[in-house]
Amino acid sequence: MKGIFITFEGIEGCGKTTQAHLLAGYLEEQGYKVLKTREPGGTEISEAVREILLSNDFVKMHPHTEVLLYLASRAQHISDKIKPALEKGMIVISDRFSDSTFVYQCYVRGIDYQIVEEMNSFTTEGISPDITFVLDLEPEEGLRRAVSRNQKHSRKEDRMEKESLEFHQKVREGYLKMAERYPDRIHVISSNRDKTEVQEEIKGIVGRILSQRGFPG
Ligand code: T5A
Repeated sequence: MKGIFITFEGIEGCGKTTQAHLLAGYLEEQGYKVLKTREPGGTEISEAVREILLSNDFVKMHPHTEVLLYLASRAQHISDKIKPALEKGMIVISDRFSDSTFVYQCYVRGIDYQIVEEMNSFTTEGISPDITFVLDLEPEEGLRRAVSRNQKHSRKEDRMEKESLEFHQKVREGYLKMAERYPDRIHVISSNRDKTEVQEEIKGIVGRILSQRGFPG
């Protein structure tokens, strides 16, 4: 693929959306062609699947149904948006991607990693991120930020946000383990500070990697 694929990961409310938006704006200012997108979602069909996944009407969803829906949303997202943009040489920035599935569905829900890895590689047609940022934060603070943001927009907590504190602590632990497993790709960034400081660190890493790769080539 000619493009560069950057993903943002972490617990609820850790600042992924904020940082993905800031990075996209910065790169566009530098003259890069950028696609900013999110998971679950990013296409009409994937956004419809997102509604089901996050709806409080479906608290009894079986973990197998859950993982298959996240993958279904991703399959459409890859074929309609991510793959075409990477083929055109764009920088794709996604707010969550496959690492969310490995952490939430495998590490936390307990679904077999190898089975999911195989299904995921079928889903993504082998596309994986070049750079991943895990925004690390105490779950108590992440949930506090998410709840206060929801209140500001008159939104209720969704099905995943309503999970226990223990669940969110395990999510954080899962991300730190993923980062140990893929140290070259995954950068753990402390989100427990001002968003501008977080942004500066991210811009520095992306700038360095783009120039190391001579991008655009
Ligand atoms: N999921 C997803 C799976 O289980 N498997 C999968 O395969 C995939 C793809 C998605 C849910 O689906 C799960 C994971 C999730 O549970 P979502 O609505 O997309 O749900 O939720 P999140 O991705 O968790 O996103 P949130 O919108 O809740 O949080 P963000 O994007 O991390 O945080 P953000 O940027 O919206 O910030 C939250 C608030 O904090 C402020 C912001 O202004 C905002 O008000 N903020 C800061 N405040 C202080 N200091 C900072 N540094 C701040 N940065 C941001």
